[in-house]
Amino acid sequence: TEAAPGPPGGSDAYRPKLIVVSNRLPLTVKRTPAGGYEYIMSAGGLVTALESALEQRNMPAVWVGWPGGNVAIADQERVRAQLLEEHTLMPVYLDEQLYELYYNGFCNDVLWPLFHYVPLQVVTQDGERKFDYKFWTAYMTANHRFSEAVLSVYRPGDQVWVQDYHLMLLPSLLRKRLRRAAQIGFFLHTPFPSSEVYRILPVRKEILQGVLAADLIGFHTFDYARHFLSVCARTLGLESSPRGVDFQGHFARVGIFPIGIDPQHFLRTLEQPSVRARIDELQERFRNERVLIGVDRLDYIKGVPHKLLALETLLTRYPEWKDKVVLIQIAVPSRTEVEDYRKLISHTNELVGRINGQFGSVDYAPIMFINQSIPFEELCALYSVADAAVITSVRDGMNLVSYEYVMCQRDKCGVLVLSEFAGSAQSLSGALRVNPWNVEELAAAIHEALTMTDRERQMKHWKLYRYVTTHTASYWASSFIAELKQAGALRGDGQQR
Ligand code: GDG
Repeated sequence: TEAAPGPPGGSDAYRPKLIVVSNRLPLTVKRTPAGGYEYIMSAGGLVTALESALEQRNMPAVWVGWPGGNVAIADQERVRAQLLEEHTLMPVYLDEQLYELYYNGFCNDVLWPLFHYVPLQVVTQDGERKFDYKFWTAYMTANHRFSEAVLSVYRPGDQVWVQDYHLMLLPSLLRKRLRRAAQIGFFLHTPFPSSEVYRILPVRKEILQGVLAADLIGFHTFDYARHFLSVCARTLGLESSPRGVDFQGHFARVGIFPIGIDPQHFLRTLEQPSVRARIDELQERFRNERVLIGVDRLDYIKGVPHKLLALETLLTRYPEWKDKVVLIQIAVPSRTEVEDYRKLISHTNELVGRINGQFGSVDYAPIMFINQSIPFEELCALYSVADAAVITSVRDGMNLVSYEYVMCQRDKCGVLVLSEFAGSAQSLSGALRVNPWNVEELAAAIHEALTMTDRERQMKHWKLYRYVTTHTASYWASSFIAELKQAGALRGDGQQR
């Protein structure tokens, strides 16, 4: 069945739109004390990327996703109409129990760890089964709900762009309901693991089949794409070429689209008088210390304990840094409903206490641990005053923090110490690339970053700067949308490869 018919005036009058689908909408719906609702917009990287890409292409868009919070059943229709008309956002309502099983259960306790090379545990600490089919059933149900919402706004000619591991069944659910000609794209923001890890997933075939109904499947790096192709061959016995996979007469193209940031947003913010004043203030505050910055969601993939241990090693091996170097670690709490994340918080707190206790004094603490989100302006000011950024992810799809630091270092040319396990390490050749599991090597790299000559720092910085300012978020979105169009058009002509 085709979704809703075109608007009055025939298809000639219709300007096709892009339908972006992600787990979360770029806004949160909050209940006010008066019983109404307020909408708090959140301008993340994806929003900015899409906005400028769509502007360039002069293309309208609708965003489909979960609106956060709870909207009373009686108000759902009204809120939906208002969001759609005023903000071109289409909410997908999921009740608390479903969201818990789908999001915390299947997405964040099964797919997320596995895609970051953390194998499934058989049982939890409480002796519960970790992979429970009720998680999987909830994932299927949630993906169905998203497909209903997409179908309700879809018109022939629209492009649908599905984001991330939360919605891997959506391409096939949509394909079943839409004409063959519908253009469906899928982008994975996480790594795609090697087949030896992926094959652990009890529903490995179903997930693959879900994605393979897309016309274009995008990854951040060449390695993730290669892993995906080999998983298709090994798990489903499909024939593949570097360009994509044949699945039941449908050719799914595979492409590499490294995401970026919006450099202008950072440059503009650094120019704001209040931010400049804050930078001066911070420089004065740290005039006798060298500053290292770390910015991470507090997630086990970010390797925060590895970073803390490296700092401890640095202070032990190079005691001249005692009293002279400080790590400002922003660690934003994340997914605290999941047990592994709660354990990480207490483990990290212990390490911070131990290191500050060992090397600190009344006047000095080597680690400033900020366990909450800070405003964007403050983040830019901190990036700008830091002598080096330390990124120690043990796995990371891309890692935008590495790009953001570079953009805020135009004057200072600070050094980027970057884990080779972050997707961004594949493109940022001006970084000091390290293996975060080798704590000694990591400590030595931080020492090197802090003692590098001006000339060397500048050369490395300009290399990084050139990459970050050309491979922007808007470039990422435009190239994906353009290639999706091409993939759809080729398929329409029956020329698959
Ligand atoms: C996933 C993939 C991939 C952090 N703390 C604060 C704050 N942030 C912002 C950073 C950055 C963003 O959060 C984090 O982005 P990352 O890319 O580093 O990491 P994930 O959240 O894990 O994102 C990742 C990404 O998707 C995109 O495809 O790169 O690999 O895991 O923008 O600046 N922002 C503010 N205050 C904070 O305290 N304002």
